[in-house]
Amino acid sequence: MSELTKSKQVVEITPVAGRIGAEVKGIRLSGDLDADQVEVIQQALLVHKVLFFRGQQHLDDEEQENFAKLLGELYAHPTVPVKEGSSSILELNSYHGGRANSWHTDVTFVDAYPKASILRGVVIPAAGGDTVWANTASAYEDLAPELRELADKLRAVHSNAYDYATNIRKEVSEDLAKKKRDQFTSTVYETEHPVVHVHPETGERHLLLGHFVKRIVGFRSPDSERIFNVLQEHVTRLENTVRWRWQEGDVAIWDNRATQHYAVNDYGHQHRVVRRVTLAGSVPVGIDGRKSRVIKPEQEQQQQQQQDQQQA
Ligand SMILES: O=C(O)CCC(=O)C(=O)O
Ligand SMILES: [Fe+2]
Repeated sequence: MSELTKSKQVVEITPVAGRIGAEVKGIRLSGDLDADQVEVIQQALLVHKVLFFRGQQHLDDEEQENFAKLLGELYAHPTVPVKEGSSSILELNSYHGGRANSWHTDVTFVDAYPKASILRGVVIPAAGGDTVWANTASAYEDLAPELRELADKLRAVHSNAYDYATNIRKEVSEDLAKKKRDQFTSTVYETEHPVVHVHPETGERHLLLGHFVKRIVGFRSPDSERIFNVLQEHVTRLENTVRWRWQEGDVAIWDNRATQHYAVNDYGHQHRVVRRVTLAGSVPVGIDGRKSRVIKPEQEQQQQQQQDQQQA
């Protein structure tokens, strides 16, 4: 446990699981935190990869955004509209099909995908609806050296038009599921990322996979799936995970460059509402120094090529 005394308030950071996740006590989140408190949060996030804060009921949408702005630049989802009246809140409401029960890193179908997300528990079921996060650095470390060498060389194409058959939402009508799917894929994005990227702040190596992966470059379908599965299963091994039992007013912040997450869909027709603010990130770099590459939309691909040429 580490402690920092700040304006007579003691900040306690206590790991929740062995390899990922810590609960932070002694900070009342708001847009008015001072630079030291922000620094404590930033540093703890790099070490623990997901941070949990209980008892933040005082936050409304606007104050959640104000707090988020202290940690980075707000990022709007490329296809999902923000909650009405807010500038960047994305709401996941179980009554409207918002159930993210599949392992992923947020928005990896674009090149500069978000660096972090800040999620607030608004309505939480009496039982169930936990969220699980996985550490993608310890997953990489766990690989046998020969497998690490293979992963180091691989690139993967991520797309928002991924295989929805694996993510059927039986709690919502077919019509609603279709509407959501159409909205999510209203513009199709495809980006080639390194399978192992170097974290821009810690220098740690991470597996960059999750449910937006469409294929591993250079392999045909069955081999591509098998290679993906071998690596992805290392990410989601229970040893690499932390599971959070939500209470209303909790806030979770994760380093989206260092984790995957999964919202457990075990609460049937109970109501669950969480609201997310996401922070802009940078384009990942592989261990060979190669950056990610936009494939679709083609317009963005052309812009990127022009920028690369200007920089060269
Ligand atoms: O519902 C949750 O707990 C997490 C949902 C999710 O995937 C997200 O907010 O990015
Ligand atoms: Fe997510």
